Amino acid sequence: MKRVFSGFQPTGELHIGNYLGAMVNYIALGEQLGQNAIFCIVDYHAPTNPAAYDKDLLAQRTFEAALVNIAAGLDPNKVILFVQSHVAEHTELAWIFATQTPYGDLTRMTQFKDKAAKLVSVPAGLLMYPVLMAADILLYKADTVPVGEDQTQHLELTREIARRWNQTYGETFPEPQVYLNPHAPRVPGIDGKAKMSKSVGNTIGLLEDEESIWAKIRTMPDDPARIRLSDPGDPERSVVFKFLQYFAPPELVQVLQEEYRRRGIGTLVVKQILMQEMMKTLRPIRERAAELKAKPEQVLDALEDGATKARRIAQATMEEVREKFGLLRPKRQQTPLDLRAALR
Ligand code: AQP
Repeated sequence: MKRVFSGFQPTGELHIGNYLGAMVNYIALGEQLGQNAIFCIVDYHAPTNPAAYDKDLLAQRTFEAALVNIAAGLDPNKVILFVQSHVAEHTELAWIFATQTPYGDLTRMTQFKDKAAKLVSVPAGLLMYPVLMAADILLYKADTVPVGEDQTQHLELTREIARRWNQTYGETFPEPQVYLNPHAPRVPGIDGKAKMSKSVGNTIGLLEDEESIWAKIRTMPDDPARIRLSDPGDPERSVVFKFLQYFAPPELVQVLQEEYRRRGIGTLVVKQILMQEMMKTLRPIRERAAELKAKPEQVLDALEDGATKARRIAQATMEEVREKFGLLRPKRQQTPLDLRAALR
């Protein structure tokens, strides 16, 4: 693993699915790789889904996505953290890739099909989303991409785009590998069904207030076969236990599972323990977030510094890409000899 890249869409409040599926890995990889760990708030992805985009909220959500990542433990002094639209090369490379990517490769993407099915008018940008994602990753020649399982199909397309480019224009990009959190590759929504998603509204927000979190946990579905306390419970069928495994130490989970099976414990008690254990993770994040909210310039400075560092890498890649793609370079970037060769 030489360089990792990953991104967050500013489409709403970041949730525990984002945290467990992606941020936990970001933080660990950041400690390991320093400035070869590159993380981006991918604001140009947000408007691709009109259901999740609001022009009056985009800037605020972008800022908050950065803030929450920092509050959760991502250190912007160690890694590179920046906003996608601050580095123009992302959209430039996306256009070049779009000209090289078969339309059929994009229409078969599951996320496109799911999201498009819910819209009356489907923006071309929704179809293009995975091309922009490939550009985000390959611009930094990242070989590893920490994401949730929902992104693995897009990653496969990124690999294909890199492979096709390398075959046509010469070796340029690595074929990046997906890096999942084995404990939480796909966190379900609070109903235990669809993936937890900002746009579905089945989330527990990292900064959500405690009362509202408790209201959600209290109504979380339990083993449907356990109606009375005297019925034996199966923790495998309980959404409450699924979430408990994410937050509680394994020894505690095991004890509670045994009690639950032998009718020794009611669901309400398990829910109260889940709430306590979850808050042990969330409370420090929200305290740090409150501190950062009081000093927004700290976050903005970190993002500016991150964009400067990201731009340096992105510009070098784009120079190589433009050259290999056969574009006429501006006069100031050419020696007279190059210019003559280009015009011959
Ligand atoms: N439920 C999840 N379980 C595990 N990982 C998840 N991720 C998202 N949801 C889960 C991972 O979080 C990272 C950032 O995701 P994103 O904000 O870019 O967009 P997303 O995957 O589309 O997340 P949402 O919440 O579902 O957003 P909307 O509803 O706007 O589409 C990614 O690495 C993702 O895999």
